[in-house]
Amino acid sequence: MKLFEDKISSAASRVRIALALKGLHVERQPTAILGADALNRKPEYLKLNPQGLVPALLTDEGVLLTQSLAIIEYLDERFPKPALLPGKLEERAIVRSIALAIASEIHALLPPRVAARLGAIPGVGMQEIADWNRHWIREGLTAIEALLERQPAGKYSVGDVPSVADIFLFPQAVNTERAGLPLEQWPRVAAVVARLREIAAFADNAPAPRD
Ligand SMILES: N[C@@H](CCC(=O)N[C@@H](CS)C(=O)NCC(=O)O)C(=O)O
Repeated sequence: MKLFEDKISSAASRVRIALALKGLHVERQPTAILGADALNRKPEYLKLNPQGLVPALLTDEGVLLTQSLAIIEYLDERFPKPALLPGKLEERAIVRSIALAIASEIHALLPPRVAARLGAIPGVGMQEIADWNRHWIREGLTAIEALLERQPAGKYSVGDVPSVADIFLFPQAVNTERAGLPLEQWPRVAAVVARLREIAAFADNAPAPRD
C-alpha cells in the first residue's frame, strides 16, 4: 500500500495513527499541500485524486481510496486487530459521530484551501483567518466536550480502548493548542488527549507544525 500524505496534514495524521495502532508499514508518498511546491493541485495528483487532498491510500490491488474515515474503516475491516471501532452497535455510531463532528464540522473549515479563499477577500488578513479558525475550533470542541461528557467515564473518548473517535480527536487537539487555545477549557477532551499522548502510535504521528 502507498500513502499520499503531507506531514503537516491532520487528516493524514489520522491514517498514520491508525496504521501505527495496527502495526502496519506502508510506502509513504510525500505530497506537499502548501506553497509554491504544492503537489496536491498538480494535474498528475488530481488525476489520481480529483479532490486534490491528502490523505489518499493506494491499495495493493491498485485501488485509490480517499477520505480519512473511509481509509481507516477500510484498514479496520481488512486488518481487524486491534479493532478501531467498538463492539456495541450504538458505540460504533457514537464513535463515528465524534469523528465526523471533527472532520466535517471543525477541520473542513480550516484547511489551506479555505484559508486561501478567505485571504482573497478584501480586508481579510492573517489575523482574521486566525480568528476564523479559533471560532470554529472553539464551537466544535465545546460540542465534542458535551458529547464526551455523555459517555460513561472511560480512559478514552468512548470506553477504555482507543478508537476512531480518538484518532480524529488527537490531531485536532494538537492543532488546537497550536492555534493558541489551551485544551484545559474542555476538561474531558484534555484528559483523553493526555492519555493518548502516552501512546506512541498517537504521539509519534501527530501533524507536524507548519514552519
Ligand atoms: N475530509 C477529508 C479532508 C482532507 C483534507 O482537507 N486534507 C487537507 C490536509 S489536512 C488537504 O489536503 N488540504 C489541501 C488544501 O486545502 O489545499 C479527509 O478526512 O480526508
